[in-house]
Amino acid sequence: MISAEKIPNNVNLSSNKRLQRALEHWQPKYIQWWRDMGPQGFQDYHQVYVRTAISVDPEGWAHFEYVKLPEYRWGIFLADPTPDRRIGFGDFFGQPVWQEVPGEFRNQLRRLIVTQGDTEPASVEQQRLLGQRCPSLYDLRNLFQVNVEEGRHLWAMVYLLHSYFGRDGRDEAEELLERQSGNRDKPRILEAFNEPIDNWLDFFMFTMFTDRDGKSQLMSLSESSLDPLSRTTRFMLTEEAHHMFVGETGVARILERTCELMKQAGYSEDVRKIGGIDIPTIQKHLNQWFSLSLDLHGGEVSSNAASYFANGLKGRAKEDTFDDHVVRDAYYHMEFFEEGRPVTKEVLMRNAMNEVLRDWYVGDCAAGVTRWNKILERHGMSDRLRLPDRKFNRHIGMYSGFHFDPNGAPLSKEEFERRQHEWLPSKSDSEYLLSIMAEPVYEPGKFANYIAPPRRGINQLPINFEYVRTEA
Ligand code: BYC
Repeated sequence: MISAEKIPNNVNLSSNKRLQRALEHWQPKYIQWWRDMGPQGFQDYHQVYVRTAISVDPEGWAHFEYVKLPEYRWGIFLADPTPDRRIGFGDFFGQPVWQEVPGEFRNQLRRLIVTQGDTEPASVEQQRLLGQRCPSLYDLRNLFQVNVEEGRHLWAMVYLLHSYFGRDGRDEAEELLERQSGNRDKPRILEAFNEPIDNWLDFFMFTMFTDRDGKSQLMSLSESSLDPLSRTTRFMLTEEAHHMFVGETGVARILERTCELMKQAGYSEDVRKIGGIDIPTIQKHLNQWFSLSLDLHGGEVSSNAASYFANGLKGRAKEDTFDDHVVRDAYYHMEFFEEGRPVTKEVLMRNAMNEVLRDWYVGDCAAGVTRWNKILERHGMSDRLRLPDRKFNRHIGMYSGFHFDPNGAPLSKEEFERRQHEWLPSKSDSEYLLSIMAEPVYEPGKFANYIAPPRRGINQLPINFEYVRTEA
């Protein structure tokens, strides 16, 4: 059960006074960060119907109530331990998992935890203005649910830093509140987390594709030999599922509405004329967030990834579904791009672990796009959405110095620059989206013209429930 202390937790925090004091010292800084960098305009006078974990079992982690955002009960929740858990991969396969950080892996583990931790507040910062342009109270509530949980995921990483990395860990926890998304001098660590998310199509694509990178990275960290990291990330994954639901259903509802508007306007008409979001614009935003999220998996050939795997720090998603968990002399067939053409070469599998995880990720994204296309099919549309080729618009890894179209065909830099807005959002696309989102919809049960209502409300409540209310 989660205790009702100043910092809610299921790690018996009160038995470790030093740690408790250190985290209680960090807590007001976190709240200040949330007030300054969290949802703008919704800090003091609004109550939001959110889900808060009160225990980590299936009954307790989905407890719903109205809260004022800065009063959300952010805390430290670890999934229950697995008895006699053993290391599942790498050179220490089969040995008992670690309850403390081995000195020789301290730097690598700290780096992984800091990188993961950095993404969480970054996403809250990226989304802080969206509340003022929301398509409905239902969506506004979902945005805030995602935001408070990202805040809690930061707590999860800060707990690990404070508990297992001493002074360095405490310093890193401070810096997690100092870097800022998009800040020129102190940006967030990974590129996708410095991109602005100022319209709701970007938000839904981000929660569909970038949160899904969160899922693949958290799945691989949940395999870690460091048991507290594994237990922390396992519980984070239960929350992450809702974020992808928000993204997938958000885009699905836009598609649904676009189809309706196209029927209304006559199929050959520009749906923008009646305030809808046309399919090419949806495809461009898909291209943008999918390619940025491919970058988040790191380089195709990575000695960092090989050593994370060898040392048992970061495994593969669903490690237990693989036959070989040591992977000492296996090879991965990888496509390289040399002298303008693709060549397949064998790479030691351990060095290809970023790519193995990316393969899992691409498959998971493709399944989502297939579900979206069913909507277009149902409405009798011939248009289809598709994932661009992996080489398209890459800034990390071996394709980063080259240019490709969404089919993977190589292009010169000039041609790519000339044609990029056929495939990626342009300034005028952003302006159009901002223009149809300029007026927020705060009336219960009402939805902006460009998006269909959801099939059902939250926690079996009606769609017209007042999910966010102003205080009397
Ligand atoms: N941007 O060996 P390489 C989430 C750097 S999302 C900028 O290829 P490695 C969430 C790299 O640091 C999940 N730099 O990469 C979603 C290295 O630098 P150095 C977040 C990048 O080490 C939505 C160099 O390039 N979790 O949870 O295998 C909302 C070559 O590195 C990028 C994690 O990321 C990039 N995209 O790193 C909220 C898990 N990629 O050493 C939350 C933890 C690489 O040359 N992190 N570099 O200076 C990791 O597992 C790894 O650090 C990476 C790949 C997957 C990021």
